Amino acid sequence: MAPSTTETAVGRIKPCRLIELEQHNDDRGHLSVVESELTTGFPIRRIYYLHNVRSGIARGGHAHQALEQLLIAAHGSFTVHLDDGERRAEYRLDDPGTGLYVGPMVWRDLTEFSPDAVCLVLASDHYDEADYYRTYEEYMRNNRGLA
Ligand code: T46
Repeated sequence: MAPSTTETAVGRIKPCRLIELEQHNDDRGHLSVVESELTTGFPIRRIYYLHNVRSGIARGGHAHQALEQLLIAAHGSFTVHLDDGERRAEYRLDDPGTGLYVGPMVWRDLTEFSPDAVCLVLASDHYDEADYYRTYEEYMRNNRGLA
């Protein structure tokens, strides 16, 4: 099955959206597929995951200048709050068969992790602290010039 997308308005460079992953489900269980570029629209150069996140803790609190990501709730659930300086959207991710594409220059906060949550992140590039805006003020200063 080809991946399908649902458009949302957040993301002034590339729109953030839910991506339904290719799935092969039978009575043995489910198999979900992510292919670099084909599913994600970007080459996957790094994979990391958040787990054992304590109750009440928020992660994120930053934007990336250029990094693109696909976020998947591989297990459990969590909420992703997106903000491009003009528009906001909120996603409760709880389905390993669906990914959330988050593009460049989008502020994100991740909250309300279930105790068993695993947030799998497929990223377009290697780790580079210089790609992060760690304060909302710095993010907005650099965001203003965007069309
Ligand atoms: C994102 C959300 C969903 C590394 O050294 N290498 C890495 O690849 C990463 C991702 C982080 N780090 C270091 C940087 C910090 O000292 O690990 C520490 C924790 O990272 P951070 O505070 O950025 O973690 P989160 O959960 O707030 O954000 C992470 C990603 O950084 C970010 O890209 O979108 O997950």
